[in-house]
Amino acid sequence: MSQLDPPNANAEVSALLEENRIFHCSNEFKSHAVVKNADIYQSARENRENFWAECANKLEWFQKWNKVLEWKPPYAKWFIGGKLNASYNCLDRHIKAPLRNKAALIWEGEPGDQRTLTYWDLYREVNKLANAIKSLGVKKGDRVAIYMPMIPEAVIAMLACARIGAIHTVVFGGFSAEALKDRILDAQANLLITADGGYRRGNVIALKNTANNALKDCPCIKNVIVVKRTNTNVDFQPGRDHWYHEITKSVADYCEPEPMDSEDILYILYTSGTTGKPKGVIHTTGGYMTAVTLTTHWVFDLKPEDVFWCTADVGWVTGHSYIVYGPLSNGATQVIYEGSPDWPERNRFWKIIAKYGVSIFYTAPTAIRAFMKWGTDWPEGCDLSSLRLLGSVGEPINPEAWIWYHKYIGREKCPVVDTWWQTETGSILIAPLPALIGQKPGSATKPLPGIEAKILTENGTEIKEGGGYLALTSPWPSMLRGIYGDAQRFEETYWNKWPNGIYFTGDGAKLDADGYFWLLGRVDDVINVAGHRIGTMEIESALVDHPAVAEAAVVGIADEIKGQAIAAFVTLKEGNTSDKKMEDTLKQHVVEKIGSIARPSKILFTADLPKTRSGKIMRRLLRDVGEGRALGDVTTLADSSVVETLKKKYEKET
Ligand code: 7RM
Repeated sequence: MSQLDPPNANAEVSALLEENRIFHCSNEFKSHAVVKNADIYQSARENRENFWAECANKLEWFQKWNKVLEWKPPYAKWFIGGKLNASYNCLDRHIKAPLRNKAALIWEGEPGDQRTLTYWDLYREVNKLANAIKSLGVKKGDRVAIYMPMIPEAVIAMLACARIGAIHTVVFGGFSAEALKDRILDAQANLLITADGGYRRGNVIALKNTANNALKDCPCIKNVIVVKRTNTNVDFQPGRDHWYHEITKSVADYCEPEPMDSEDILYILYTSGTTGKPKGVIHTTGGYMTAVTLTTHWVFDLKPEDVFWCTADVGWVTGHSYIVYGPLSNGATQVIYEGSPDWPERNRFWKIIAKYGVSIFYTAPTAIRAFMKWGTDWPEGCDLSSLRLLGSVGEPINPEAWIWYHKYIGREKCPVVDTWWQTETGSILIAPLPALIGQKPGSATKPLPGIEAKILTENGTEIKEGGGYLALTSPWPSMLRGIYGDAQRFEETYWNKWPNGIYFTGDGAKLDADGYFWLLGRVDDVINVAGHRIGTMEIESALVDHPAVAEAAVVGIADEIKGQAIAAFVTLKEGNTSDKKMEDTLKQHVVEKIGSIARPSKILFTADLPKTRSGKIMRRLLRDVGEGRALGDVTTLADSSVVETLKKKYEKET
């Protein structure tokens, strides 16, 4: 957790923190809450399978399962024999009910354009796109890559795939051509759905042109569907490329939803790990839908009249679970916004909340810290009285940011749910049920009913109070089912640290005397920059890919707003000059290889990197240098002068 002084933490915020208060929801909130009875924790613990089976029953199944769970660690199957369709549960179920004409998506583009799609509208669009995709020969089990701005068609594309049983793999629109190519090739996708562009901070992000570059090396892609969003000129390859509005024009309005086995793959989503290559996390249908539907309902206390806004991008798991599958299967009304929070001014989010009467708002600590820095005038100038619950996700939230969020956005009336989970877990696992668990600022509180989490030492001993590794000690329905094409990596990354099917999260955490979990950040070579996961190895690979670079080491260093920032230590090959120009060139190179989220904020050139005698780079020391701290233990270094030189040099340059 960042130990830095919080930006703009005023005296009132500090005073509240001093109190060590536990924040309880109001009686009013409690009396209307979705979950009011704390017995649920106990009954779920006593019969976990039964608990999850009851949750699964809330979905509509074409055929009921005959066994809840088969657990052959690390391989789990949930709701065996059951058949269902995710798109059916998000749409067809509702259009047969009074929800038919309820707003599903209230979308606002960055330039200020708006569209509202009712459940019926969304159903129509999804059916048509599903038929269009089918007409291109895409079949159940095929992979479809989606590379989109935050427009309704991104959601439509995901649901259309789910409808026909095609496996979507959404690639965040901020990723580079190279990153897109790697993911398309790993998944062997045969269709790409994209747009000409999207808007961000007043600029057009030229998605189709980036995709064209990626596709030069992707022979597996046979067709491309392109949404016209920005009306910019794009290169079209006849035969391969199709406009969305044309290909969906002449197809039938209805597409039979494919009955999917509970364990059929719903999607693959790439996430960073400790190697240079991202992992394709696999999620299947029945268990995933069960858990995202339940957690959306319970954690956010979602009611039919709510207006829910999750500010994530669909390119991340938060968008998958808490924009698409969770809220839509619950029949929620949601706001989706395309652009940046500071465009055209720093009150854009607050204006959107006021305009649409948003009642549940779910965002990331990095955004909250930016809002703190921008000052309270922006939110105070807008009517935020529609808000009744706030959520946080993506990284540990520092207590100062929590208090600020509670006070200035929630006006001290809204419970704040800090939700811990991962791409791999599929759904929220540690978070308060807002009417039942008092909140301590900075703690994600307790595992949800049906979830078993523990703090373990390196050798697997349980810690009842204190710090260690966060582990999940029994299977849950939305757990990842594997890494696409790499069973060995799946086993090694998550399941081999301890025996007996205990999942290693990669996070450090501590447990306090009240049984509250405090997440402390990653303990592996993954860094979290502004809520985005990036592997240090990925950035190192991108750097050494440049002809001037001999060696590179990347570490995350504490950053006031982003939580962590990227610092790269680079050794150049002989004959290259370590100047500002080289620094910019290398930063740009990383952006081209991965995307702007991976741009190092600092590059430090060094003749040598500090290594142990066995040749391992001592990242801990690099972090000390990067954060300007006194040097830690250097006794295992092969040459301790290396790090001293580095430190002197760095102090001079920054
Ligand atoms: C949902 C998401 C997962 C990693 C995870 C943690 C960190 C996420 C919290 C958190 C503390 C939280 N998926 N993380 N939420 N840390 N408190 N509430 O972010 O796969 O992209 O990242 O993010 O380190 O392992 S993710």
